[in-house]
Amino acid sequence: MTTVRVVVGGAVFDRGRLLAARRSAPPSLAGRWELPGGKVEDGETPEQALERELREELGVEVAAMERIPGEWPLGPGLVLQVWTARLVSGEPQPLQDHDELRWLLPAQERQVDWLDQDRPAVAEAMRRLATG
Ligand code: 9L3
Ligand code: MG
Repeated sequence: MTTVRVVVGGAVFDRGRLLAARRSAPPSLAGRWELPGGKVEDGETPEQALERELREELGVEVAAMERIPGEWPLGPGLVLQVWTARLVSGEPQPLQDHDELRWLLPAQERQVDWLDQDRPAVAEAMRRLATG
């Protein structure tokens, strides 16, 4: 039996902007931008995993909102799912795995070099931001 682990990414919204995070590791992904998040652990819901990962990686509290439909393969045994989330408290800091963070307006979507697998969800997140 093959089990597929879910990696949950967060499209974090605050004041009309989307949070983009530049990875510092592993070397193959360093410099590319992502929707921050990580692997869902046993016993967690994806929403709980997202809230935990962003607390660990960015030092903020977020509240998961809605899943963006779709699922994007990341490599053997890993798929990416994405939830929108709102910033509840704190100012994101690159505490782990990232070296730069940016808040982007919808018109600024292409200012950063997103990981290929994140692009469809980023586009949908920006559509939702732009249309309220
Ligand atoms: N990944 C891709 N897009 C994302 C995230 C959060 C993660 N938005 C990929 C990068 C790694 C794998 O998933 O190859 C595991 O992510 P992490 O646990 O290193 O954040
Ligand atoms: Mg991560």
